Amino acid sequence: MAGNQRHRENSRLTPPVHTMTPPILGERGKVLKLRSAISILSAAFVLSIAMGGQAFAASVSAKDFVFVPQTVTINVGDSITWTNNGPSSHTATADDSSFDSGTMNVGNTFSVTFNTPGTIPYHCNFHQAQGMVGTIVVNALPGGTSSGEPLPNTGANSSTGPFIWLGLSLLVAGGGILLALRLRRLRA
Ligand SMILES: [Cu+2]
Repeated sequence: MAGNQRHRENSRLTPPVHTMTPPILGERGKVLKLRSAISILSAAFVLSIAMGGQAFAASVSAKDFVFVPQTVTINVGDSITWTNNGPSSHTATADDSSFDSGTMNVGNTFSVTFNTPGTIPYHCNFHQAQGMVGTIVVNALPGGTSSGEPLPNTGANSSTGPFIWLGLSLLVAGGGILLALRLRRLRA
């Protein structure tokens, strides 16, 4: 009868239990392996976020009679170092008085670390009338928290930024390769 035939085919389709490890445990093992792969990638990601939040020092040159660059955008926890490249004396003075370098003679530097998000216009006390003004834009970090300890002012400038990002890219790429290798092993 046709009904009997269909019944036999159905029973043939039931999953065979001939493996040493029960199928359910095997699936769980795969899930665990996948989880550890994901956790490695997550760790790399979190680390990259942490490193991405690392403070760096931007540089502004005070010249006659302009700040270069005129607008500097940084993250909370970053610092800016002004250097008077002269020939005149200059100041870097916040319009809201939140910082003031005082008189910087040629070759002098002045550093400020910014721990509060916001836009801070500033000027040179001696040459504001000549248009010697600048703006600092301090962005909040993605997590909304301060990056903590600012870097000591070592005279480093923003040229260290690309190297940090290069390192981060390698880290994330490495995590991706690890994940790909593990996934391939899982499929095998
Ligand atoms: Cu000036």
